[in-house]
Amino acid sequence: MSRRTGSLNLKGRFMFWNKEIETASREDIEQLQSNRLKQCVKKVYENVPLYKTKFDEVGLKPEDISTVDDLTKIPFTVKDDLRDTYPFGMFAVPKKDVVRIHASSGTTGKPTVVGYTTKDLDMWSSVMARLCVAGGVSAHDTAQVAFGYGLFTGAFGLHYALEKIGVTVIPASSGNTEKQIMLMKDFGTTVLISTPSYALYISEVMAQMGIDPKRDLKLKYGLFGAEASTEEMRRELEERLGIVATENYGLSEIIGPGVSGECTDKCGMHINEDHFIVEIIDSVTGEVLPYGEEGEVVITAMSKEALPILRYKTKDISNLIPNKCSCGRTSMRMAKIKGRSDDMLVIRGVNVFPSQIETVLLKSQEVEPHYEIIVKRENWLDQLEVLVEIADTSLLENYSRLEDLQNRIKSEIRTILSIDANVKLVEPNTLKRFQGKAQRVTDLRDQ
Ligand code: DLL
Repeated sequence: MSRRTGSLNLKGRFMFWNKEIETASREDIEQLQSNRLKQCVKKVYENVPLYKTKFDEVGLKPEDISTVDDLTKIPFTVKDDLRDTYPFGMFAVPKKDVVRIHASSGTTGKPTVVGYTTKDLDMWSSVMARLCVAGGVSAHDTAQVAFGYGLFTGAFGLHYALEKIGVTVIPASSGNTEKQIMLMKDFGTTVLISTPSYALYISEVMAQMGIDPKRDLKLKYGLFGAEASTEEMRRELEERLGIVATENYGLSEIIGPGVSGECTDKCGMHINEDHFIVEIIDSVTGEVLPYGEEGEVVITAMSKEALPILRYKTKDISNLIPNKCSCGRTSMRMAKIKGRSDDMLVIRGVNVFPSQIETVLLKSQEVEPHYEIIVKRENWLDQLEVLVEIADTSLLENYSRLEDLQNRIKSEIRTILSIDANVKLVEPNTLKRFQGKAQRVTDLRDQ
């Protein structure tokens, strides 16, 4: 099923990597999902003690699962299940069959470890190749992978998919930004692969080096992912770098990048549904929500050999888009991730996603897309502080314009969030920059 059956468009570019699957009917996809789910359930019940226990606890037998409609009978899997069985307790194959290990990017405690067999790696590069092609990439391209190579799945996930397509791959890794830009110029990079926040930083260093990407570089596409970003950030990156920017979503527990990604029509991320079933649930009741309703993303990876996962609660917030896309793909899509439920700040009883603040800030031409959100508690009251860099230093000499801008941002935040923020305009180049996943929120309330 991962064989390439793509068709070419008039410019000799692939429109699809695996047309048969990418344009399959809902009935065919659901039939395939049902068959794979049935096999997966049997396999994990027999090979993964944690799943046997979970099934036995609710009196569920593998025979009770025969179609995708039975999915809701299956208990959820959570990150702690992987932590509790650290490092290899959830592997469904003997360790000798595992040919690659990756681990989550968690900053505290033990990482969550994931494994792949040779067949898993082949599936991974195939599903990721579909998304690269959907994002405009072809064998004519030169792609610079500026995700960090290592335990993080981002770089390797993209790397092998790009090679499969026949792209010239530059495994630059993250960091060393001036050299990245030199390589882009000298090697004629056409595709940049990184987090959106690192792409933003790269564009800033380009400006400092006197490089105009539209004039001096050959960049055409940006494949971004691994962190939440807004439509406003996409527009900013497209404008600064002169590219079409698409977004990719995934997580190491499921496979890494490759779960879903946008086509160049940029209207939701196409899910690789033949390998991953995505549900949206109410995270409190656990109930599955109807298409279009926002909730927690739950994913079943039913065709992996080393680490099949049933109904994994991701904590990411999104909604499903079921109608056919103008690109011709029939797959279900996921809306941009609004944020993670554990990144959601509750400030004076109001739910605040950092992405809502980003949207307000990036609408203003007078500030740069570099910001920091600090939440404190003063006199038993939550205080929201937003630091943002101004675009033009001459503002610093004009107190009334500065105050006017500060008040405008404050009032827009109040309109959207119904809370008052203390907005601080700071000089350009004073806030932190990121080479991987951005860390823009500091919550000091527990200190
Ligand atoms: O970030 C995998 C990945 C790499 C995806 C490169 C896309 C591109 P982890 O390090 O395990 O894996 O982190 C997974 O990152 O649960 C989300 O919270 C977040 N995330 C990943 N992609 C997106 C995205 C990789 N496009 C966690 N938008 C996930 C928003 C994202 N959040």
